[in-house]
This record gives sequence, structure tokens and C-alpha cells, in this order.
Amino acid sequence: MSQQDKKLIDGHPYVKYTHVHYGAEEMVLKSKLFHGWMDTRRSVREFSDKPVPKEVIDRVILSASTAPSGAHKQPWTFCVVSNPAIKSKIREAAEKEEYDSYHGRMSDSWLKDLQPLGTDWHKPFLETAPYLIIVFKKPYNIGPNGEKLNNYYVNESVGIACGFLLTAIHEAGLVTLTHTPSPMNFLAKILERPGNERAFLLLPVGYEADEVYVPDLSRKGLDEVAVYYE
Ligand code: IYR
Repeated sequence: MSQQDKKLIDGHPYVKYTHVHYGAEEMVLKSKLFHGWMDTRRSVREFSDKPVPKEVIDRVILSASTAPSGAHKQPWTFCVVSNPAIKSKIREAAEKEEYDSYHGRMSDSWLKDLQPLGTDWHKPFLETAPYLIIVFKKPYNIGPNGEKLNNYYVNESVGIACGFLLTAIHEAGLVTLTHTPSPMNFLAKILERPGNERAFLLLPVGYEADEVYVPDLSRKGLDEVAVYYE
């Protein structure tokens, strides 16, 4: 980047920014193709144990970490588990919580809503998938003197990063599942995370198993999800 592309504004460094521009037709086509591609993404609960190149995991995490965040604090940590013993520990703890959820903690209407998805407390994918990515949010950072430095819009920021992560995983030709065992504080314990990290989402990542069926669902149409004020 040449010198004239950078300048100080109010004493802070800025760089010149221009985004790529398309003609209207190409823009419509690109947005159409992207929607079509994103609409092929599905949550998958049965995984193959086929190995995945680690660099793909590194890259999807880097893509997730490009998400905007409150005051650019990037209040997230992505823990990547491929160690079979740790995966087993996570499965055991998650299934214990899920068993209790499915046998009393979840309401009847919640269980009824989940019936078409065929979920239950068994979570074999926690051992089968070659990688588990556990996303932690950081409500605060710890300063040099041990003081708490609050982050901002942490749920929004980490939620957006997870959206980017799902998109990057799909783009790489891999599948995942947004798994939210509840409560999920066992994850910070097993992974020995520092006190300022809270588990946010667990994503098994890999290839789908042979012959996987997913619920035959359709997505809401534009008229159901968007309201235009013209
Ligand atoms: N966390 C549980 C239950 C569950 C809840 C919802 I809402 C889902 O869309 C799917 C599952 C589980 O992972 O089985």
C-alpha cells in the first residue's frame, strides 16, 4: 500500500477503502447464485470420520474472525478439538446434560417442536466428527493488572462470527451442526479455559456420513421474513 493510501484522522491511522463494484445485472446474478448456494446448507447430525486438512479448519476460523465486533474487540476464542480422549470427555459430559434436558428440563411443547428433527440426547457426532470447534465468548478481557476490561455487544459479535464460521465451513465443502448442550459450562472446565471465557456454541466439523437424510424442510419466503417500507 502506497503512502498516500494512509492518513491520520484525529490522530488515528486510517487506510483508504474501496470495495469491488459490479454492474446491476452482475450484482443480481451474484446475489441470486449466493442465495442458491447458501440454501443448500443443512445442519447435519451424522458425520464421517474421514480426516479433514487442518489448514481448512485454520482458514474457516480466520474467516469467522473477520466478523465485525463491538469496538473491534474480537471477543471470541475458537477451541479446536481433534484429540479423541478430549472428544470422548466432551461427549460424555454433553450427553449427561442432554439426557437431563430431554428427560424433564425441556417443556413438552419444546420436545414436540423437535420431533420432526429427530434429535435426542445421544450425541455420537461429538466423537465421530474429526474436529469439534467450541466457540467461547469473552464478556471481558483481563488487563495487565488483573482488572476486568468489558467488551461490548458480545453476543451480537460472537453470533455474527459464528454465522461467518458456518458460511466458511459450507464454502469449504464441509458440514456442521450448531450444537448447544445446556448448560454448557462443562466445556470451559474440560478445556481449562480462563475465567473470562464462556462457551457459546459447539460445532462438529467434517464430512457427512454416507447416506445421510436431513429433515425435508423448506425456508420461509421473502414475504414472510422481510417487510419493505418504500
Ligand atoms: N440442545 C439439544 C436440544 C435442541 C434444541 C433445539 I431449539 C434444536 O433446534 C435442536 C436440539 C440438542 O442438541 O439435542
